Amino acid sequence: MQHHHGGFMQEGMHHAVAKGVTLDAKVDVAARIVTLRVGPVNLPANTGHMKMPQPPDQVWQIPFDGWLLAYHPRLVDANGQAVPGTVLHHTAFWNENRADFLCPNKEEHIFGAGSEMTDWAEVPGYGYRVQKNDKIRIETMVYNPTPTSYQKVYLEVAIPFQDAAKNAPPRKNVYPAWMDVKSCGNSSYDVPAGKSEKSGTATVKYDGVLLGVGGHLHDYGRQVVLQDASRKETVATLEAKVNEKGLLESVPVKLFLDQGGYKFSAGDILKISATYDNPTGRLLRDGAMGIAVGYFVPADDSMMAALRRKTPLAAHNMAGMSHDH
Ligand SMILES: [Cu+2]
Repeated sequence: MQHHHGGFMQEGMHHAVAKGVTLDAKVDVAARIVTLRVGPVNLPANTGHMKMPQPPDQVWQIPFDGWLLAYHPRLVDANGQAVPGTVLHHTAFWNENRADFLCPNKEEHIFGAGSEMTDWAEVPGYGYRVQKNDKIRIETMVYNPTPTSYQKVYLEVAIPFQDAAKNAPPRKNVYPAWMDVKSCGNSSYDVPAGKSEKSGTATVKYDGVLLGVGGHLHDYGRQVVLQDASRKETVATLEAKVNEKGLLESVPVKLFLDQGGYKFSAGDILKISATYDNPTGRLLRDGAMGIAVGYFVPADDSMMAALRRKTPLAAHNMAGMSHDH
């Protein structure tokens, strides 16, 4: 079956599917943490993401009404030993029951991480609202640029949550904002040899504030710049940290909490630019992404209810079925 889900990475690609991958969701009610575990996958040394068999999409059905507060990803092997984040090409979480506020052609993109293993810390007082039975689709792509093979690797994401039924002050709702150099298209693109830059735009349709912004790049990525083109202001310039080979180590996060958030107005056009410096001497097919990622808080939260979908955009019913388009 052919379908298009506006996926983070997989769209248009044809990978072998890794066999035996499942999703396990453990809810620790007392500690109010869900731990999701996707795997296992075997990662032979020196294998690119196009050659590596990839985990099929998994779906996590939310078991409560409440808020997801933070995302703490890590990679472990079957013995619980840490595996370096560099073998995660990336993971992306999508709420199939809602449309994304910047790119309503896509599902609401609620979390993502790559080799830099971005830890999404809790912002006190804020959370991402979920309803019971919302379906969160989890895309995971792995590779292994290292000379070491890893066996039976699991992606674990610990997600602290607040149950709406529990007696605690309600959270203010945040909406993850993915501001992509590919605008609202498929996020990945080819990166040529040497220095290159790509930019795109996104239009904000709601008044509100951006609480902070981080960046998502792939290996050889150097910088993400977010500008409010309508105001002719630079919102943030994020310089990536890379190792001596140019492999990505981290992208900083800039917070605007002290000023009450960076103000966006409905109609503002955002410009996003990403630069790469690819030392391999060859074009890397679908090797790049350039995304500024932040939390948006609308001035009027009630407008966001319209983003709920009565029926999911496409059927991603069974894990294992959805990967080879
Ligand atoms: Cu990516």
